[in-house]
Amino acid sequence: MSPSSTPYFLTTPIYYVNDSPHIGHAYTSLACDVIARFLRSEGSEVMFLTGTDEHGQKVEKSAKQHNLDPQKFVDEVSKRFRKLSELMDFSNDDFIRTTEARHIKSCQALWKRISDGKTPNGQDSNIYLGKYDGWYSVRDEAFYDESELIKDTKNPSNYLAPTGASVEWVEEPSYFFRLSAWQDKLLEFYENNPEFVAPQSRRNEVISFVKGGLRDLSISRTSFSWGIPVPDDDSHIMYVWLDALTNYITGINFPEITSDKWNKYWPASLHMVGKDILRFHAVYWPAFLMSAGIEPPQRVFAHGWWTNEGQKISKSLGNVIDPEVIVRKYGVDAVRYFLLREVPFGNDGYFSHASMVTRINKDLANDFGNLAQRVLSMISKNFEGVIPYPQKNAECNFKSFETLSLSQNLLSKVSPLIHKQAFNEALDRIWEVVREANRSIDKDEPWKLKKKNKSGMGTILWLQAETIRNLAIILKPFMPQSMDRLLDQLNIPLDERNIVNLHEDNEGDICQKYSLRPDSKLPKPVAIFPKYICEFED
Ligand code: ME8
Repeated sequence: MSPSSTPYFLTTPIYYVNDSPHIGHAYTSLACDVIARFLRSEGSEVMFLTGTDEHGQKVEKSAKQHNLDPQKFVDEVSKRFRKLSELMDFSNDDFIRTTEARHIKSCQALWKRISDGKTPNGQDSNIYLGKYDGWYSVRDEAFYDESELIKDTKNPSNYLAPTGASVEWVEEPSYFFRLSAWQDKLLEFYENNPEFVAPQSRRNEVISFVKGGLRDLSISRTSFSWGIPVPDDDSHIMYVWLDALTNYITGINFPEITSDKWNKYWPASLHMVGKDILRFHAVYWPAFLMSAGIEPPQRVFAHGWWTNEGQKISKSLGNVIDPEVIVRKYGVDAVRYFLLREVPFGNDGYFSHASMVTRINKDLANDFGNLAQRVLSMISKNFEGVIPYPQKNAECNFKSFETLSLSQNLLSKVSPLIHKQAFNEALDRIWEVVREANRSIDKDEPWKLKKKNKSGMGTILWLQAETIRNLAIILKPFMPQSMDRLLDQLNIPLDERNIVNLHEDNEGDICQKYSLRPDSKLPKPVAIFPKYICEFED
């Protein structure tokens, strides 16, 4: 039934705790949450990891600005990211913090494995001590080559990182990772694993970056101390990206590589990231792992960037979209739906309140909400709230019967789309059936059968209610709270709300095998998606 019943391990980036969470962080974690819920619903074992990135110069600087000791500071800010998980209803199985003892142990163990190993020529060690002279951006926590810098248009004598972040000159002793030696192995890996980087356009970028030649990477710092000490040389702390990437293996028990969790979940099925941090995940991370004799992850998906009404989201522009504010305004499920429906996953998105309200009123209230409301209130008014018993298949020539079939075939279309992170297309397929269901009620006109063919009317309503049940189960990973409220209204038992409870054919006695039970008395219908009425300012 499920395309993959092998265990599935997926991760979000771990977020820097220099700032409060915003809509961009919520977006990446939401995408993972939908996949995690969907696969669990299909019957797979899933491990969904998120957390916070708490070391490095950027975080240390922020703590100083707040006049707080870094540990106190990260303890506070990390809580806001945990709250984001609650607010957005994320179902992560673990929340990792890079200041935890388990992570420090894991980073030092990985470092040792890398430094004990040799480069592919079998002669050089992967790590050597040298001196870094070059540019560093604290905002990006990244080293830049002079040739990558761009002129600052506001101050032409100044240079910036290609991301627009300011850079500073750094000269300090540093350990280096011999990345240059892993170039061919990386290219071979991409060649043999065409699905490793998605979308395809990002894969091409990664390959051409690596083909352009790789320089050895500085992996330790000495000019500040907020980080994990390098094993056997605590005058150095690890480069924050080596520390951060390691969270993915800490989360499944590294260095306990004989543990069940490790064996079950590594290599990771999917690292979900924004396009800004693809290079770290698709180049440095597999190289670190290969050099430590560990298999690289299976896939890295780099999604697009949200702007606020077309403007880059940034604290200095004062246009940060606070997830708490929009969830309070529109409701958590409407926000979840909007973010994954509005743009093809992988493309950039344009957040605007106007498009949010259009989605709520059109897709949620008019299409799906209306479908549920019509069917449930007709059952309530005409059958005293008791689900009618349908006629046998042979007697059914209602359009609603075809719609039920469409809803039964929907999973085979939606599941592969979720497995390739095509959320927007998946929702599109689901909405085709929602709209078809509304059309079929209009065509069947059950209200006209009230007097002359009550059992026909009951059959139509049963077929529609069963269609709604199927839709709600498939949509539940996207909008868990509202779909649960809808399934409550259909009296579907809690343990029958999963994809494994869907049925794929109409043969035989149609009601026997379904969990929508005729004769079941339903609660009074309540609208699940009310229209959003815009407040106009005076
Ligand atoms: O980079 N649109 O953390 P970070 C879409 N700690 N997604 C956005 C976004 C936007 N406008 N803004 C942020 C780090 N994101 C490192 C990661 S992982 C080993 C270490 C999302 O707090 C997107 O996923 O800067 C992006 O990659 C991530 O937040 C960056 O989060």
